[in-house]
Amino acid sequence: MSEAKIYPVFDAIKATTHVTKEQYQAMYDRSLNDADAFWAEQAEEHLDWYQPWDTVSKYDFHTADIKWFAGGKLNVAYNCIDRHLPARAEQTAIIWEGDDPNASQHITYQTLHDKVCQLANAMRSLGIVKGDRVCLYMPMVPEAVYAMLACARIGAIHSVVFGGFSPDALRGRINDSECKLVITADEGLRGAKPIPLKKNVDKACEGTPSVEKILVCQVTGNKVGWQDDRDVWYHDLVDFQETSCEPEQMDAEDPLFILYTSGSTGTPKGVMHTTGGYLLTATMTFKYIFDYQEGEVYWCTADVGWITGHTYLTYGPLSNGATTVVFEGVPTYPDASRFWQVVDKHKVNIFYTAPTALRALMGAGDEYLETTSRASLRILGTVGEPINPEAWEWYFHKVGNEQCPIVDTWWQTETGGAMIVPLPGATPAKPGSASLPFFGVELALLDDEGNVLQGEASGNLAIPRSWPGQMRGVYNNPKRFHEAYFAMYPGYYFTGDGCRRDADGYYWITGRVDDVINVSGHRMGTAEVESALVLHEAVAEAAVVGYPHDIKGQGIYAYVTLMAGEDYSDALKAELIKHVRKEIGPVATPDVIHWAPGLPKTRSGKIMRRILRKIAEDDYGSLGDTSTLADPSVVDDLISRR
Ligand code: 6R9
Repeated sequence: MSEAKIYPVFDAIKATTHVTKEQYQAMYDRSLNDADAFWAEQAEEHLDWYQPWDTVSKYDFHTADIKWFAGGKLNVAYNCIDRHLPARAEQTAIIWEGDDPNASQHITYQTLHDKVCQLANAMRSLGIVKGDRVCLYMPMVPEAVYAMLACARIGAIHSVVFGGFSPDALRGRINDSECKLVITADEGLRGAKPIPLKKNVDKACEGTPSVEKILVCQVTGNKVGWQDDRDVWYHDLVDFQETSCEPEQMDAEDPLFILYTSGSTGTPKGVMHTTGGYLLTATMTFKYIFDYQEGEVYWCTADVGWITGHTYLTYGPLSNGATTVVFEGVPTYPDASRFWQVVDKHKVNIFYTAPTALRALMGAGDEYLETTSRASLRILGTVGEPINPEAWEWYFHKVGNEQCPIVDTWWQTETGGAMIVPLPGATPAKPGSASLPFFGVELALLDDEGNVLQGEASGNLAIPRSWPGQMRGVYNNPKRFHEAYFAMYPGYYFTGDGCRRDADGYYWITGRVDDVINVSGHRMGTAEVESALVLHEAVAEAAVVGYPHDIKGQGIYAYVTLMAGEDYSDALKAELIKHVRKEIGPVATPDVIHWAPGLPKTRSGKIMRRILRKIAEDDYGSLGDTSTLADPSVVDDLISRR
């Protein structure tokens, strides 16, 4: 492999950075060698506590039992809002940029406080108490952030479901965590297209016995269905509440939120994060990885429905007292210069997005950049999937005018915050590498037998020690938590990613090694798409794999066997694609349906996905050993149908 380019740390960044190269090394060493002392100092420095903790950390990866700052008491909303008021009541907390380029709004910390308190009081008036689950199915409006913080304020556990998920997917998530309240909007708006959120909620709630009330925020004002004894307009209830609300004193280990994410098997898992450790990880990583400086404007383009929208749109920036941009729209509306226009309009200093968006914008052509200056930008970031060096270079040279370091942040819903990441003032960057571990993060590369690989090596990425932002469980399913993450390599948290370490100790994520596909930075379990396909009456069997896709990173490639007598037609392909969108949502849209009257199976009936991946990649030369197949001729048949 040819050696990658190295971009040194900028002198301008070094001048004000929180962490120089020397400091990184010293802090990193201490974070491993004297871990509890390190984390205790960080927790004192970065958060306000009502009561100190009894124990810094206590965990056992063999039993999947993890606790940080147990006995400590704090409130996340207090840390994200109230503690800033003495100094920054009039500072902008949120800049909302509408889908319509003429719509934007500045919300101060004082206003944020008042709005969150009103909603928190409204929720209490609906009977929501500490520990209750509240589902948020929201567009990117300020109320989405208010709702997360209002839950945190009263100790309710939020479960944000991405607005692009279907009614069926929403129902499954509401039922799994038995949400009492759903907060939604009449409609969302993306690229001038209305998204029928309330309609989807109505459909989902045809089968959700736990839901008592639905609070509906008016966004587009279009008419929606209504059920008087269940549905409540947000403005009718919330706008008249008191603007103060005493925060609930939460134990550090009380749950803060649940977020569903795809795994290699079964239905999506309710990843559960708790209060103290998660907030510390969010706060610290935000400050250090974006090298955030007082007064800067920060923009993370992620939707609140993903973990990035939790940690780096809401909790990380607000806990640091930063100004965070909430963008309702899409990168290509009204045209492909929208991101850069918004950067200029709001003088954005720190910009964080996904490689898939960069590839799409790069493909649209540089003329969309040339009408903007982007002169305010200081730091750029990426997240969600490996960034190909070509997109990295474009981001660096064109978007950042060669003035801005890029932080490529590797992490997961389960890790709570960034784990492998260059620090802008400390780490020379190599395009395509997430580079070095964050404080307290110990990494191991394991071979398939679980042996630890030393030095330059490629293997399965695993983590032998806990960090504060680690997920604490799969909601209501401790057994699944252990099985999914700790059973594969005893004593390790297994990430599901493959990774290479180079001669300089830099880490290069190579992608998932399990049956998870990363589509445009969104995780999709192959099993989920397969289950959706086989629900269709014409489908007998389905096998789904990922394949390389220029814009999305990976696309969804579905092999489908039909019931006897069904006709393998193009019309049916189109219908199956529609069917999957309806079952899961547009994020799961198959890119290719490949008719498979037979699937390559071992004699024990196991589908050989390795072969299906190769065919999907158009790589027939290296199909490997097919002799264990029950019927090797199906492979030739599949290839002939490509
Ligand atoms: C934050 C987030 C997690 C999976 C992860 C990995 C991939 C995320 C990456 C990256 C290479 C990066 N991933 N960031 N791969 N470089 N900088 O995306 O969480 O949705 O749970 O996805 O995404 O494969 O395991 P999540």
